[in-house]
Amino acid sequence: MSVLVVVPTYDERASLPGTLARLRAAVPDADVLVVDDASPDGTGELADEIAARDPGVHVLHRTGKGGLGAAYVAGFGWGLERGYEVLVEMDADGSHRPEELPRLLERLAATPRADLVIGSRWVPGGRVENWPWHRAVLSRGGNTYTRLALGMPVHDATAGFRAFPAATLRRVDLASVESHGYCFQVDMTWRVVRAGGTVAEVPITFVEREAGESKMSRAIVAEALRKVTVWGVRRRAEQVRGLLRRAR
Ligand SMILES: Nc1nc2c(ncn2[C@@H]2O[C@H](COP(=O)(O)OP(=O)(O)OP(=O)(O)O)[C@@H](O)[C@H]2O)c(=O)[nH]1
Ligand SMILES: [Mg+2]
Repeated sequence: MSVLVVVPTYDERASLPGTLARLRAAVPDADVLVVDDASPDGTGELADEIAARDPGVHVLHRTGKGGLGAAYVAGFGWGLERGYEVLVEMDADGSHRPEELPRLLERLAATPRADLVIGSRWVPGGRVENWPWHRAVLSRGGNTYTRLALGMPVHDATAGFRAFPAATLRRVDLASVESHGYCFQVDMTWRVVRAGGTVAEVPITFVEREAGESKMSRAIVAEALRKVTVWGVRRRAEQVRGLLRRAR
């Protein structure tokens, strides 16, 4: 299985070297693509220095901050063009422990077949470390709302530590993904489920970042809330139309 780990970065100078070193040690056979949005703190140049020493590390430079979703779409496109069989999403800030990636990849290779494997905080065995209570409430609440609105059997649809077989990404229309913040994660999950795909969740321990600044914002939360509500209403409308058709 050829694996590409896509790591989006925006101002992650303090975290990136440690994350990459741990990742290369934990999964030496996986290649890495850092997708940097012209970070003002020079993360992109630092990534270039690491890539110059390590042929398993690649860097994709984008011209400005375009959001997490756009960075992943660009990174996935890069990997699909080059024929990688599995594409992984992982944050640069240390929240996703590279040491847990082999478990996600093992689940992807196991049966029953999964079209998406999520490293989940909100299944038995999953945990968060060092999170203030309001972040945990927001994440749990957001995930409960998402599960009810969309009727998806997924407990951590906003999680950003996940592995896709290339075939899944080819099936969803990546070019039409417009979500920016962590709504991108819900969007991708919803696309997989709507396409009839199976989602598997593997428990992980999520660790709050130790350095650098969070890019979470009110706008990111609002985007997720707005879009999940729209998708949920659309789903209900489709269900009602289906019932009316059958009643006729
Ligand atoms: N390329 C790129 N990467 C981004 C962008 N926004 C966030 N990231 C990266 O995406 C990952 C997740 O962002 P975080 O700031 O950790 O957001 P979060 O995980 O929701 O929030 P905290 O962990 O609480 O800070 C990190 O590696 C960021 O550097 C962006 O606009 N472009
Ligand atoms: Mg983070």
